Amino acid sequence: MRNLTIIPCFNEEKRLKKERFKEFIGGSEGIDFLFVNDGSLDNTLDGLLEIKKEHPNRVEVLDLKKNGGKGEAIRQGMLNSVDLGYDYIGYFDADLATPLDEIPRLLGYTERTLPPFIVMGSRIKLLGSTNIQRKLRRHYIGRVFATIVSNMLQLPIYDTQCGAKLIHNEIISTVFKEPFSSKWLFDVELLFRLRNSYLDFESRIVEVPLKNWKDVAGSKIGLTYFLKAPFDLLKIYFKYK
Ligand SMILES: Nc1nc2c(ncn2[C@@H]2O[C@H](COP(=O)(O)OP(=O)(O)O)[C@@H](O)[C@H]2O)c(=O)[nH]1
Ligand SMILES: [Mg+2]
Repeated sequence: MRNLTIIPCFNEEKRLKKERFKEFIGGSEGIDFLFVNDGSLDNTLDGLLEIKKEHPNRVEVLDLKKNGGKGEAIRQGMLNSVDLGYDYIGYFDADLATPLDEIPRLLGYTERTLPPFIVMGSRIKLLGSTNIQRKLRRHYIGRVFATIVSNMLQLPIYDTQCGAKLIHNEIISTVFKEPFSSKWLFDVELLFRLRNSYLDFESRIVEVPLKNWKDVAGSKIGLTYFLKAPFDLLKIYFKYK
């Protein structure tokens, strides 16, 4: 199996853990990386090129000159890589809120007779078996939001917004074809598109509780977005329902 992980990066000069990426790439096989620099105004690009220099065959850098937002950066990365023969193309956040060793763990869930279209990480606090450190405010807002989304999709999904997902190559051209209408809720749109395109979609989504996840300071979602999110969500609902 060959897999690619896309890391969207916007002004990540300070948060990017270059050494951790280099170490992980050196110690793993079959997982390549595509860093998408999304019109960063700082020196993110140099950091990304430094990682590429150490592992030139395993790392690509896509340098978008104009900032288009996380969903659009991932979409560009997906469309650029869909013909490269990867089995799964995933995305993880640059701040490594989800640690890199969750990639091979999530990949373990792809080995089924009917391979899943999406394997998604889920932030569930479970005593003694997971270590999820989320800010209380984000946790509450996130839980209310995720429950509403789950009801809208009529799917028993626990956590649509976690930034750790693997997507089967077969569905990429379909679900990433059109630009997303919302900057931060593209994960929700992705699930709606999947639902509207594949009859057996429900049996092809696997949600996996992450072992480790922690909030990393420096989030780029402004507080005010939480006020705007419900309107974005309604827009998505009426667009795809
Ligand atoms: N491409 C792109 N990525 C972004 C943008 N804003 C944030 N990101 C990336 O999205 C990921 C998560 O961002 P973060 O600010 O930590 O959001 P949070 O953890 O959901 O609060 C990181 O990889 C960021 O670099 C943006 O405008 N464009
Ligand atoms: Mg973050």
